[in-house]
Amino acid sequence: MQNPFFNRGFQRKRPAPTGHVLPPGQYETQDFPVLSAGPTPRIATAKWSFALDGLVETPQKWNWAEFNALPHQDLTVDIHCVTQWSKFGTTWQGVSLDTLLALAGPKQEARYVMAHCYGGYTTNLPLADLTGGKAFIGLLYDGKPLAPEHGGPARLVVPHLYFWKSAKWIQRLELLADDAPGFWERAGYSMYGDPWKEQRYRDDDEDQAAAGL
Ligand SMILES: Nc1nc2c(c(=O)[nH]1)N[C@H]1C(S)=C(S)[C@@H](COP(=O)(O)O)O[C@H]1N2
Ligand SMILES: [Mo]
Repeated sequence: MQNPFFNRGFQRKRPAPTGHVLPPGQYETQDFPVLSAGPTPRIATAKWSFALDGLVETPQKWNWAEFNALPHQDLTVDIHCVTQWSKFGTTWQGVSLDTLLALAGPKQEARYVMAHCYGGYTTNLPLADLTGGKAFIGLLYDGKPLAPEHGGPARLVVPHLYFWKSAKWIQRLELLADDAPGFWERAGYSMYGDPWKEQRYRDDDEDQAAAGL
């Protein structure tokens, strides 16, 4: 808190009209903007599958029926896009990553995850950011099947990181020993993307690392 890099963001954090707290440099929107780096893939649920593999004891692969038979949870989360919009109180139903990881059994050396999507998009995250109730695979949004534009049939949702980490049209989560950049990370975005520390770009990671944060 004493550090100027942290204070920079901390002081700009301000309440939105609804009383929720906005991360620094964000504004509140009531819409649900669509941000996609390419065309929307249309994946029939009959052809859909999702895998959890890499550095795991028991690689997992589910078809649509199998995945939907897993225990579901209702979740209400705030989301923050690096293009500066935040949306409060989004409501989802999905499967916790804790449920999925318990079935796969991460190996001890697994530290990072690469999310691979239908359409070719990728994004990287630390494994620790997918555990402890922090991430889920979203299947229903606002009580309805997730629209293709927003990542349907199923997307990763990791609300405590900038929303580009919430991979739409998720196809596979690969557990890795080492971190490697995904699509936006290779283009210069942050390897981690904490909205509360305003880690938008790779430069922010480097500045904060240099400041010992
Ligand atoms: N597969 C895939 N996932 C993606 C993206 C993408 O282009 N392709 N865009 C990311 C970005 S930059 C954001 S802000 C959110 C946007 O999700 P939305 O379109 O549902 O708002 O999805 C993220 N996940
Ligand atoms: Mo984004």
